[in-house]
Amino acid sequence: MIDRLKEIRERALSAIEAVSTSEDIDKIRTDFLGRKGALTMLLRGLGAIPPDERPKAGQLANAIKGEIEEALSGKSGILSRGEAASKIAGLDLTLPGRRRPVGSLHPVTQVMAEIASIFRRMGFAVAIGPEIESDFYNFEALNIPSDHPARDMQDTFYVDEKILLRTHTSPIQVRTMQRCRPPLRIIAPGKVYRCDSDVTHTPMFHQVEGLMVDRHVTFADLKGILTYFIQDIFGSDTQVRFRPSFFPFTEPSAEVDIQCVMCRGAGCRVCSRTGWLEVLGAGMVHPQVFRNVGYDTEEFSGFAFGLGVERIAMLKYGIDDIRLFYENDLRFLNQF
Ligand code: 2NM
Repeated sequence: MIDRLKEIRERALSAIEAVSTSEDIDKIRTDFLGRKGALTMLLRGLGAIPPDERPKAGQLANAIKGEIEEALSGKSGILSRGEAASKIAGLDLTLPGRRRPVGSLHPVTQVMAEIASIFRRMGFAVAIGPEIESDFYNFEALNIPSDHPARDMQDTFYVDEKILLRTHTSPIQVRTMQRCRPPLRIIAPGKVYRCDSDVTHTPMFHQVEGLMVDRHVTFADLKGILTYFIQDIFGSDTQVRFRPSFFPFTEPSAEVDIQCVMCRGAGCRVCSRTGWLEVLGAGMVHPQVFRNVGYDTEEFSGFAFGLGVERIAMLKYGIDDIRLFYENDLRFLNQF
């Protein structure tokens, strides 16, 4: 008898715990305490047990009845308050809450931050500058002659004769050199603009350029720092190759290749069967650039480099169309 009473108590209390409407509360009351309820039926059998056990069983039965009644009225209060509130506000408080969409950084911003963090660890400070520039800072100071193809209307967005949207972040480096004496170690991240549009070019893209000027800076420093950077961002087993090149603002100049990330050097469509991918341009700053900003070319030397952030992001994540970065398709962006 005692065990069966306890069993009824457990069943009743857990049913009350799980209930979510006032109607179900009434049903539980009937099922356990009603005229044909479980507790009532059990108490009818009280006469059949030995007389000396009856008082104990009777006391327990009353205690359990009280417990169930208390649980029922407590829960019923909670439910009817909730139901009344829902009616007033027109809300269904039993519905799950609305999920708030959580934002994240754009993949280009993430890669730019990763690049900046690697160079900051090597002592480079981050410099910024205007996106609308003068012909002087974007071209002249950088030893880009007026007949250079990069100045062509086809490549540059001109505002007027002398004002334009910067085509690279080098003007930041020129401005910094005008303001600060060496030693200097900076990177210049930011948006740049070129009149160009296809699977690998957008009219606006992001660059990170870098500059280090001091006494006795050599091409070995350039190779060491850029190799460290590449192996940090693409993995320590990445093969690096420096290939002679030409820029008006550096001499000597180099283009830096990594072993193709798609075919690991075997040759594929991405690397045009060469096994190598170009990732950045670099060189020793041209003496004419130093003269243009008032640096003594006998005392100081330096190296500079430039890279396209979207290109690095495409190689890092195996993306084949640069325009995906700027379509704002969340199915693409949410993968980063
Ligand atoms: C590149 C490649 C090589 C460069 C040079 C300068 C400055 F201002 F110091 F002369 N800034 N950036 C540079 C050098 C940029 O981009 C492919």
